[in-house]
Amino acid sequence: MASGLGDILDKVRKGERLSVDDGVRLYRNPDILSIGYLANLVRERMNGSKAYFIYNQHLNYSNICTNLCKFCAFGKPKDSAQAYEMSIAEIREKIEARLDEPITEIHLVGGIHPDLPYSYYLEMLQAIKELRPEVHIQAFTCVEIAHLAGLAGKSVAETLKELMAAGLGSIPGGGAEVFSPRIRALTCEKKLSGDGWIQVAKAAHGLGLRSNATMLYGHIETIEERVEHLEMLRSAQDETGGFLTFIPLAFHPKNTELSDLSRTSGIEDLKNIAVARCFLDNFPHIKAYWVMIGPKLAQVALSFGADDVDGTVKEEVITHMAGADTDQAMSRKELVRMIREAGREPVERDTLYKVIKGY
Ligand code: V47
Repeated sequence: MASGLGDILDKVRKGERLSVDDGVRLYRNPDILSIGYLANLVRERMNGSKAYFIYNQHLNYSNICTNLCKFCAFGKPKDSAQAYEMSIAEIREKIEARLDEPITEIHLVGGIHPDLPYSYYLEMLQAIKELRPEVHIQAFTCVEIAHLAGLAGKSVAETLKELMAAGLGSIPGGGAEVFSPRIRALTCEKKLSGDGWIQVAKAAHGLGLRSNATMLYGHIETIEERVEHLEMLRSAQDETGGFLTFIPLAFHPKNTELSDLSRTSGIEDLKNIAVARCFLDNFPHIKAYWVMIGPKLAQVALSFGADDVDGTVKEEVITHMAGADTDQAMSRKELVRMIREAGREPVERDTLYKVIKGY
C-alpha cells in the first residue's frame, strides 16, 4: 500500500488490534482513499454490504440547560427568550401527531434543566409508553442520567432501574464530546467528566441496557485527544460489550461561542468515520449521521467504514440551531434510495439492530 500504511493494512487484514500510535498515524495521513480502503475491509467483514436505517422520531423536550457548553447552540439559560420546555401534555401531543406512522424508536434528549423534578422524566417515559407501547425509547444521554440520579438522590444503577421500569429502552450516545479533561475544561467545564460519562455507560451495560457513543470533532481538540477518546471507548467496550454504535459528530459552529471556527470538511468527516471503523474493532456499528454531514456525504461514508445512516429523524433541533443546512427529516423512500445508489443493501432495523425489513 502506498502512503506508508502497509503495516496497518497487515494488521487490518489479520484482524489485529490497532495501537494508539496507529490511530494517530491514520489521522495524520493525507491518503484518504487508502484509509477508506482499510475501513471498508473492516466494515464489510463486520456488516457485509448492509446499510442500516431506522424509522425514528426525535423529540428534544427542553433546551434549558445549566451547562451552557461553548460548542452548543441548543442549550439556553432559563431566562433566555429562546428557552423552551414541553409539558407532559405537549409531549403527548407530539407523539399523538405521528401515531399513524410506523415509528419504532423515539429519541429523547434535552438539556440539564435547573428545576424540572425527577418525576417529570418518569412521567415523560410513561406517557410515551401509554400512547405507543410497542415503541423503543432511546433517551437521556449519560450526562442527563447522572443529573437524574442526583435529582432522585439514588445511585446511577437504582435510577436507571426506575427509568427502565417507566419505559427506558436504551441510551443515546450524546454528551461524550471529547473525554480529555483539557477539552472539557476549555469547552464544557460544568459537564459530567469523561470518566463520569464512561461510568454511567458501564452502569447501564451492567443492567443489560445498550447504549451508543459519540465524539464531537472539528473544534479545538488535537488528533491525540481524539484517539485517546476512542481508546477509552474501546477499553470500556472490552469490559462490557454494551455499546452498539459509534457516531462521530461533526462540529457546527454557527450560533455557538466557537463561531469563529470553520465547519469541518468532507475529508475530515470521512476520516473520522474511517479511523473509528479501523480503531473501534469491538463496536458492531459505525453511524454516518446524515443530519450532520449531509445525505450526499453519508452515501460516500458507506464505503469509508459506516454501515448505518440513522433514520427519518424529523424535527432535529441540536444541529439545526448550530447552522446545519440539511433537511429536518428524510422519508423511508429517500433513505432506501440514498443507500441503494451508494451500492449498499438497505436494511430497516429497530434500535437493537433487529431486521425489520430488507429492500
Ligand atoms: O451531545 C452539540 C452534539 C450531541 C453541537 O446515539 C453538536 O444514535 C455538532 O448525541 N455541532 C447530541 N454537534 C446528539 C447526539 C446523537 C445524535 C444522533 C444520534 C445519536 C445516537 C446521538 O450533539 C451532543 C453534542 O455532542 N452537539 N452541539 C454542534 N454545535
